[in-house]
Amino acid sequence: MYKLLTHNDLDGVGCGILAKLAFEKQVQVRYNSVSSLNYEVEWFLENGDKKTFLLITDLSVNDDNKTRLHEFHLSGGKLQLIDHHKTALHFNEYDWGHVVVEDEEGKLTSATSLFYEYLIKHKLIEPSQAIAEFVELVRQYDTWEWEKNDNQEARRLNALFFLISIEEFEEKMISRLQYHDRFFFDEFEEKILDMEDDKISRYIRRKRRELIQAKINQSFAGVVYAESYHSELGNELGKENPHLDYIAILNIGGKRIGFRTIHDHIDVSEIAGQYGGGGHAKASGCQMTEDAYKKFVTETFHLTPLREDAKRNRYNVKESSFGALYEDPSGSTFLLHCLNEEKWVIHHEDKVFENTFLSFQEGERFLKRQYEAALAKDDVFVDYLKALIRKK
Ligand SMILES: [Mn+2]
Repeated sequence: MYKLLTHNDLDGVGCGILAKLAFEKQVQVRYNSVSSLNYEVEWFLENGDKKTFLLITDLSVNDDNKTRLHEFHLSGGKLQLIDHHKTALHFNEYDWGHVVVEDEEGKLTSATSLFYEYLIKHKLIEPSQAIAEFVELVRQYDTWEWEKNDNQEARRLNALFFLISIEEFEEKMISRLQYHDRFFFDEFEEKILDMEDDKISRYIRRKRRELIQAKINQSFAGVVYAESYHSELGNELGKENPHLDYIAILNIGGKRIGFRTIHDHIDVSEIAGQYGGGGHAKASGCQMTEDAYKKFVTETFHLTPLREDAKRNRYNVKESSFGALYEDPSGSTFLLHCLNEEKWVIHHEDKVFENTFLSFQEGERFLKRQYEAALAKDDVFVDYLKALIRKK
Protein backbone atom coordinates (compact mmCIF):
# COMPACT_ATOMS: atom_id res chain seq x y z
CA MET A 1 0.00 0.00 0.00
CA TYR A 2 0.96 3.61 -0.60
CA LYS A 3 -0.17 6.71 1.22
CA LEU A 4 0.24 10.10 -0.42
CA LEU A 5 0.05 13.30 1.61
CA THR A 6 0.00 16.27 -0.72
CA HIS A 7 -1.03 19.90 -1.05
CA ASN A 8 -4.64 20.88 -1.79
CA ASP A 9 -3.80 23.21 -4.70
CA LEU A 10 -3.60 22.30 -8.41
CA ASP A 11 0.03 21.16 -8.18
CA GLY A 12 -0.66 19.03 -5.10
CA VAL A 13 -3.76 17.49 -6.64
CA GLY A 14 -1.79 16.87 -9.84
CA CYS A 15 0.39 14.55 -7.70
CA GLY A 16 -2.72 12.83 -6.34
CA ILE A 17 -3.96 12.19 -9.88
CA LEU A 18 -0.60 10.72 -10.93
CA ALA A 19 -0.52 8.52 -7.82
CA LYS A 20 -3.99 7.13 -8.61
CA LEU A 21 -3.00 6.51 -12.24
CA ALA A 22 0.13 4.68 -11.07
CA PHE A 23 -1.10 2.74 -8.04
CA GLU A 24 -4.88 2.65 -8.67
CA LYS A 25 -6.54 1.06 -5.61
CA GLN A 26 -3.18 0.58 -3.88
CA VAL A 27 -2.93 4.23 -2.81
CA GLN A 28 -4.73 6.40 -0.33
CA VAL A 29 -4.44 10.13 -1.09
CA ARG A 30 -4.99 12.92 1.42
CA TYR A 31 -5.05 16.59 0.40
CA ASN A 32 -3.71 19.02 2.98
CA SER A 33 -3.29 22.68 3.66
CA VAL A 34 0.21 23.81 4.65
CA SER A 35 -0.78 23.66 8.33
CA SER A 36 -2.70 20.37 8.39
CA LEU A 37 0.14 18.28 6.93
CA ASN A 38 1.99 17.95 10.24
CA TYR A 39 -1.09 16.46 11.97
CA GLU A 40 -1.48 13.94 9.16
CA VAL A 41 2.18 12.92 9.41
CA GLU A 42 1.93 12.51 13.20
CA TRP A 43 -1.26 10.49 12.82
CA PHE A 44 0.38 8.21 10.27
CA LEU A 45 3.47 7.63 12.43
CA GLU A 46 1.36 6.81 15.47
CA ASN A 47 -1.54 4.87 13.94
CA GLY A 48 -0.62 4.00 10.35
CA ASP A 49 0.44 0.61 9.02
CA LYS A 50 4.24 0.62 9.18
CA LYS A 51 4.47 -1.34 5.93
CA THR A 52 2.74 1.43 3.99
CA PHE A 53 5.02 3.46 1.67
CA LEU A 54 4.58 7.11 2.69
CA LEU A 55 4.84 9.73 -0.06
CA ILE A 56 4.77 13.46 0.69
CA THR A 57 4.58 15.93 -2.21
CA ASP A 58 4.44 19.71 -2.68
CA LEU A 59 4.64 20.31 1.08
CA SER A 60 7.25 19.90 3.75
CA VAL A 61 7.05 18.97 7.42
CA ASN A 62 8.23 20.84 10.52
CA ASP A 63 11.47 20.01 12.35
CA ASP A 64 9.84 17.66 14.88
CA ASN A 65 8.29 15.60 12.11
CA LYS A 66 11.50 15.72 10.13
CA THR A 67 13.21 13.96 13.06
CA ARG A 68 10.32 11.49 13.50
CA LEU A 69 10.28 10.67 9.79
CA HIS A 70 14.00 10.06 9.80
CA GLU A 71 13.60 7.63 12.71
CA PHE A 72 10.82 5.91 10.76
CA HIS A 73 13.19 5.65 7.80
CA LEU A 74 16.07 4.28 9.95
CA SER A 75 13.79 1.64 11.42
CA GLY A 76 13.02 0.38 7.90
CA GLY A 77 9.97 2.52 7.03
CA LYS A 78 9.47 3.34 3.33
CA LEU A 79 9.30 7.06 2.71
CA GLN A 80 9.79 9.68 -0.01
CA LEU A 81 9.35 13.46 0.16
CA ILE A 82 9.29 15.36 -3.15
CA ASP A 83 9.11 19.13 -3.25
CA HIS A 84 10.15 22.11 -5.35
CA HIS A 85 10.07 24.96 -2.81
CA LYS A 86 13.34 26.73 -2.04
CA THR A 87 12.55 26.61 1.68
CA ALA A 88 12.56 22.77 1.56
CA LEU A 89 16.05 22.33 0.07
CA HIS A 90 17.45 21.10 3.42
CA PHE A 91 15.49 17.84 2.99
CA ASN A 92 18.06 16.86 0.36
CA GLU A 93 20.37 15.95 3.28
CA TYR A 94 18.20 12.85 3.76
CA ASP A 95 18.03 9.74 1.58
CA TRP A 96 14.26 10.16 1.51
CA GLY A 97 14.25 13.82 0.48
CA HIS A 98 14.18 14.97 -3.17
CA VAL A 99 13.89 18.73 -3.59
CA VAL A 100 14.61 20.42 -6.93
CA VAL A 101 13.71 24.04 -7.64
CA GLU A 102 15.18 24.26 -11.14
CA ASP A 103 16.08 21.36 -13.43
CA GLU A 104 19.37 21.01 -15.37
CA GLU A 105 18.03 23.05 -18.27
CA GLY A 106 17.15 25.89 -15.92
CA LYS A 107 13.41 25.16 -16.12
CA LEU A 108 11.44 25.73 -12.90
CA THR A 109 9.96 22.54 -11.53
CA SER A 110 6.66 21.74 -9.84
CA ALA A 111 5.79 18.90 -7.48
CA THR A 112 3.70 17.27 -10.22
CA SER A 113 6.57 17.39 -12.75
CA LEU A 114 9.07 15.99 -10.20
CA PHE A 115 6.66 13.27 -9.08
CA TYR A 116 5.99 12.26 -12.71
CA GLU A 117 9.75 11.91 -13.30
CA TYR A 118 10.05 9.89 -10.10
CA LEU A 119 7.26 7.51 -11.14
CA ILE A 120 8.75 7.01 -14.60
CA LYS A 121 12.27 6.48 -13.22
CA HIS A 122 11.00 3.78 -10.86
CA LYS A 123 8.85 2.23 -13.60
CA LEU A 124 5.70 2.82 -11.59
CA ILE A 125 3.75 4.57 -14.35
CA GLU A 126 3.35 4.08 -18.09
CA PRO A 127 4.34 7.45 -19.61
CA SER A 128 1.98 8.94 -22.20
CA GLN A 129 1.64 12.13 -24.21
CA ALA A 130 -1.65 13.00 -22.50
CA ILE A 131 -0.10 12.75 -19.04
CA ALA A 132 3.00 14.68 -20.12
CA GLU A 133 0.78 17.48 -21.48
CA PHE A 134 -1.27 17.60 -18.27
CA VAL A 135 1.90 17.66 -16.13
CA GLU A 136 3.34 20.51 -18.20
CA LEU A 137 0.14 22.59 -17.82
CA VAL A 138 0.28 22.13 -14.05
CA ARG A 139 3.98 23.03 -14.01
CA GLN A 140 3.45 26.17 -16.05
CA TYR A 141 0.58 27.25 -13.85
CA ASP A 142 2.38 26.59 -10.57
CA THR A 143 5.56 28.41 -11.62
CA TRP A 144 3.67 31.31 -13.27
CA GLU A 145 5.45 30.50 -16.52
CA TRP A 146 2.00 30.38 -18.14
CA GLU A 147 1.79 34.14 -17.84
CA LYS A 148 5.00 34.80 -19.72
CA ASN A 149 3.96 32.24 -22.36
CA ASP A 150 0.34 33.41 -22.33
CA ASN A 151 -0.61 29.75 -21.86
CA GLN A 152 -4.40 30.06 -21.59
CA GLU A 153 -4.88 26.30 -21.33
CA ALA A 154 -2.80 26.25 -18.13
CA ARG A 155 -4.77 29.16 -16.71
CA ARG A 156 -8.06 27.47 -17.60
CA LEU A 157 -6.96 24.18 -16.03
CA ASN A 158 -6.54 26.00 -12.72
CA ALA A 159 -9.86 27.82 -13.19
CA LEU A 160 -11.59 24.47 -13.76
CA PHE A 161 -9.91 23.13 -10.62
CA PHE A 162 -11.67 25.87 -8.62
CA LEU A 163 -15.03 25.54 -10.40
CA ILE A 164 -15.61 21.92 -9.45
CA SER A 165 -14.81 19.87 -6.34
CA ILE A 166 -11.43 18.17 -5.91
CA GLU A 167 -13.11 14.73 -6.17
CA GLU A 168 -14.84 15.65 -9.41
CA PHE A 169 -11.65 17.15 -10.85
CA GLU A 170 -9.65 14.03 -9.94
CA GLU A 171 -12.20 11.71 -11.48
CA LYS A 172 -12.45 13.69 -14.74
CA MET A 173 -8.69 14.01 -15.15
CA ILE A 174 -7.93 10.38 -14.32
CA SER A 175 -10.31 9.02 -16.94
CA ARG A 176 -9.15 11.58 -19.49
CA LEU A 177 -5.49 10.71 -19.01
CA GLN A 178 -6.20 7.01 -18.96
CA TYR A 179 -8.28 6.72 -22.11
CA HIS A 180 -7.06 9.50 -24.44
CA ASP A 181 -3.88 10.20 -26.39
CA ARG A 182 -3.93 13.93 -25.85
CA PHE A 183 -5.03 16.24 -23.07
CA PHE A 184 -8.15 18.34 -23.79
CA PHE A 185 -11.13 20.06 -22.15
CA ASP A 186 -14.52 18.56 -22.99
CA GLU A 187 -17.43 20.59 -24.35
CA PHE A 188 -19.05 21.11 -20.96
CA GLU A 189 -15.79 22.29 -19.41
CA GLU A 190 -15.11 24.69 -22.30
CA LYS A 191 -18.59 26.13 -21.79
CA ILE A 192 -18.29 26.73 -18.04
CA LEU A 193 -14.75 28.08 -18.50
CA ASP A 194 -16.04 30.58 -21.10
CA MET A 195 -18.79 31.63 -18.70
CA GLU A 196 -16.24 32.06 -15.93
CA ASP A 197 -13.99 34.17 -18.19
CA ASP A 198 -16.94 36.44 -19.04
CA LYS A 199 -17.77 36.80 -15.39
CA ILE A 200 -14.18 37.75 -14.56
CA SER A 201 -14.06 40.37 -17.35
CA ARG A 202 -17.25 41.97 -16.06
CA TYR A 203 -15.88 41.98 -12.51
CA ILE A 204 -12.62 43.59 -13.65
CA ARG A 205 -14.46 46.22 -15.69
CA ARG A 206 -16.45 47.20 -12.59
CA LYS A 207 -13.37 47.27 -10.37
CA ARG A 208 -11.45 49.36 -12.90
CA ARG A 209 -13.88 52.23 -12.24
CA GLU A 210 -13.14 52.06 -8.50
CA LEU A 211 -9.33 52.20 -8.72
CA ILE A 212 -7.71 54.93 -6.63
CA GLN A 213 -4.18 56.24 -7.06
CA ALA A 214 -2.15 57.00 -3.94
CA LYS A 215 1.47 57.78 -3.18
CA ILE A 216 2.38 55.54 -0.27
CA ASN A 217 5.94 55.53 1.09
CA GLN A 218 7.50 56.90 -2.12
CA SER A 219 5.73 54.43 -4.44
CA PHE A 220 2.62 54.92 -6.49
CA ALA A 221 -0.03 52.37 -5.62
CA GLY A 222 -3.33 51.60 -7.30
CA VAL A 223 -5.77 50.79 -4.50
CA VAL A 224 -8.92 48.74 -5.04
CA TYR A 225 -11.36 46.81 -2.84
CA ALA A 226 -12.00 43.24 -3.98
CA GLU A 227 -12.66 39.81 -2.57
CA SER A 228 -12.19 37.63 -5.64
CA TYR A 229 -9.99 37.09 -8.66
CA HIS A 230 -6.96 38.82 -7.15
CA SER A 231 -4.38 37.65 -9.68
CA GLU A 232 -6.53 38.45 -12.72
CA LEU A 233 -7.44 41.84 -11.27
CA GLY A 234 -3.88 42.72 -10.24
CA ASN A 235 -2.62 41.71 -13.64
CA GLU A 236 -5.22 43.62 -15.69
CA LEU A 237 -5.15 46.81 -13.60
CA GLY A 238 -1.36 46.71 -13.60
CA LYS A 239 -1.14 46.36 -17.38
CA GLU A 240 -3.68 49.12 -17.96
CA ASN A 241 -1.88 51.47 -15.58
CA PRO A 242 1.82 50.89 -16.14
CA HIS A 243 2.54 54.21 -14.41
CA LEU A 244 1.55 52.61 -11.08
CA ASP A 245 4.31 50.74 -9.25
CA TYR A 246 1.91 48.13 -7.87
CA ILE A 247 -1.74 47.33 -7.21
CA ALA A 248 -2.97 46.89 -3.61
CA ILE A 249 -6.12 44.78 -3.34
CA LEU A 250 -7.97 45.32 -0.07
CA ASN A 251 -10.19 42.63 1.40
CA ILE A 252 -11.90 44.32 4.32
CA GLY A 253 -13.88 41.26 5.43
CA GLY A 254 -10.80 39.05 5.38
CA LYS A 255 -8.71 41.86 6.91
CA ARG A 256 -6.00 41.27 4.32
CA ILE A 257 -4.18 43.14 1.57
CA GLY A 258 -2.80 41.52 -1.57
CA PHE A 259 -0.07 43.22 -3.58
CA ARG A 260 0.58 42.62 -7.28
CA THR A 261 2.99 44.17 -9.73
CA ILE A 262 3.84 43.68 -13.38
CA HIS A 263 7.13 45.58 -12.99
CA ASP A 264 10.67 44.42 -12.28
CA HIS A 265 11.75 47.65 -10.56
CA ILE A 266 9.64 46.90 -7.51
CA ASP A 267 9.48 43.85 -5.22
CA VAL A 268 6.05 43.59 -3.61
CA SER A 269 7.25 41.04 -1.04
CA GLU A 270 9.18 44.00 0.42
CA ILE A 271 6.02 46.15 0.47
CA ALA A 272 4.11 43.36 2.26
CA GLY A 273 7.12 42.92 4.56
CA GLN A 274 6.68 46.47 5.83
CA TYR A 275 3.38 45.31 7.36
CA GLY A 276 4.56 41.91 8.58
CA GLY A 277 3.56 39.96 5.46
CA GLY A 278 5.54 38.38 2.66
CA GLY A 279 5.39 36.41 -0.58
CA HIS A 280 6.97 36.73 -3.99
CA ALA A 281 8.41 39.65 -5.96
CA LYS A 282 5.31 39.92 -8.17
CA ALA A 283 2.60 38.72 -5.75
CA SER A 284 2.48 39.09 -1.98
CA GLY A 285 0.15 39.79 0.91
CA CYS A 286 -0.19 40.87 4.51
CA GLN A 287 -2.73 41.17 7.29
CA MET A 288 -4.47 44.51 7.50
CA THR A 289 -2.55 45.85 10.48
CA GLU A 290 -3.45 49.20 12.04
CA ASP A 291 -0.62 50.86 10.12
CA ALA A 292 -1.66 49.25 6.84
CA TYR A 293 -5.31 50.22 7.48
CA LYS A 294 -4.26 53.84 8.05
CA LYS A 295 -2.12 54.04 4.90
CA PHE A 296 -4.35 52.12 2.50
CA VAL A 297 -7.86 52.78 3.84
CA THR A 298 -8.05 55.91 6.03
CA GLU A 299 -5.71 58.02 3.94
CA THR A 300 -7.17 57.03 0.57
CA PHE A 301 -10.89 56.78 1.32
CA HIS A 302 -11.66 60.41 0.36
CA LEU A 303 -9.90 60.15 -3.02
CA THR A 304 -11.86 59.92 -6.25
CA PRO A 305 -11.20 57.00 -8.57
CA LEU A 306 -8.73 57.33 -11.42
CA ARG A 307 -10.26 58.52 -14.65
CA GLU A 308 -9.81 56.21 -17.59
CA ASP A 309 -8.18 57.29 -20.83
CA ALA A 310 -10.68 58.18 -23.56
CA LYS A 311 -11.10 54.99 -25.58
CA ARG A 312 -12.87 55.83 -28.82
CA ASN A 313 -10.88 58.84 -30.01
CA ARG A 314 -10.06 59.41 -33.67
CA TYR A 315 -7.94 62.54 -33.29
CA ASN A 316 -6.58 62.69 -29.78
CA VAL A 317 -4.57 59.50 -29.78
CA LYS A 318 -1.53 58.34 -27.84
CA GLU A 319 1.92 58.69 -29.35
CA SER A 320 0.76 61.13 -32.00
CA SER A 321 3.85 63.25 -32.62
CA PHE A 322 1.60 66.24 -33.26
CA GLY A 323 0.43 65.95 -29.67
CA ALA A 324 -1.86 64.09 -27.31
CA LEU A 325 -4.01 66.06 -24.90
CA TYR A 326 -4.36 65.00 -21.27
CA GLU A 327 -6.72 66.35 -18.64
CA ASP A 328 -6.32 66.28 -14.86
CA PRO A 329 -9.31 65.80 -12.50
CA SER A 330 -9.86 69.58 -12.30
CA GLY A 331 -10.09 69.87 -16.11
CA SER A 332 -6.67 71.45 -16.51
CA THR A 333 -4.98 70.35 -19.77
CA PHE A 334 -1.52 69.13 -20.82
CA LEU A 335 -0.35 68.63 -24.39
CA LEU A 336 2.35 66.00 -24.71
CA HIS A 337 4.11 66.25 -28.04
CA CYS A 338 7.28 65.39 -29.86
CA LEU A 339 9.94 68.04 -30.57
CA ASN A 340 12.36 65.68 -32.23
CA GLU A 341 13.08 61.97 -32.14
CA GLU A 342 14.09 61.68 -28.50
CA LYS A 343 12.55 64.76 -27.02
CA TRP A 344 8.97 64.92 -25.86
CA VAL A 345 7.70 68.06 -24.13
CA ILE A 346 4.58 69.09 -22.23
CA HIS A 347 2.63 72.32 -22.75
CA HIS A 348 0.55 73.43 -19.81
CA GLU A 349 -1.29 76.78 -19.48
CA ASP A 350 0.80 78.75 -21.99
CA LYS A 351 4.01 77.35 -20.53
CA VAL A 352 6.31 74.49 -21.45
CA PHE A 353 7.52 72.21 -18.65
CA GLU A 354 11.25 72.19 -18.03
CA ASN A 355 11.28 68.40 -17.84
CA THR A 356 11.66 66.75 -21.21
CA PHE A 357 11.19 63.06 -21.93
CA LEU A 358 12.96 60.47 -24.06
CA SER A 359 9.73 58.81 -25.13
CA PHE A 360 5.98 59.29 -25.19
CA GLN A 361 5.63 56.64 -22.46
CA GLU A 362 7.97 58.52 -20.15
CA GLY A 363 6.04 61.75 -20.59
CA GLU A 364 2.71 60.01 -20.05
CA ARG A 365 4.04 58.30 -16.92
CA PHE A 366 5.04 61.70 -15.54
CA LEU A 367 1.58 63.18 -16.25
CA LYS A 368 -0.24 60.25 -14.72
CA ARG A 369 1.91 60.05 -11.61
CA GLN A 370 2.12 63.77 -10.85
CA TYR A 371 -1.29 64.97 -12.10
CA GLU A 372 -3.50 61.87 -12.39
CA ALA A 373 -4.11 63.08 -15.92
CA ALA A 374 -6.01 60.94 -18.43
CA LEU A 375 -6.22 61.12 -22.22
CA ALA A 376 -8.91 63.73 -22.99
CA LYS A 377 -11.90 63.01 -25.24
CA ASP A 378 -11.84 64.20 -28.86
CA ASP A 379 -14.29 67.08 -28.23
CA VAL A 380 -12.03 68.50 -25.48
CA PHE A 381 -9.10 68.20 -27.90
CA VAL A 382 -10.99 70.03 -30.66
CA ASP A 383 -11.98 72.85 -28.28
CA TYR A 384 -8.36 73.10 -27.18
CA LEU A 385 -7.19 73.47 -30.78
CA LYS A 386 -9.87 76.07 -31.58
CA ALA A 387 -8.79 78.14 -28.57
CA LEU A 388 -5.20 77.84 -29.72
CA ILE A 389 -6.05 79.20 -33.17
CA ARG A 390 -8.05 82.10 -31.71
CA LYS A 391 -5.04 83.15 -29.64
CA LYS A 392 -2.79 83.38 -32.71
MN1 LIG B 1 3.71 23.45 -5.99
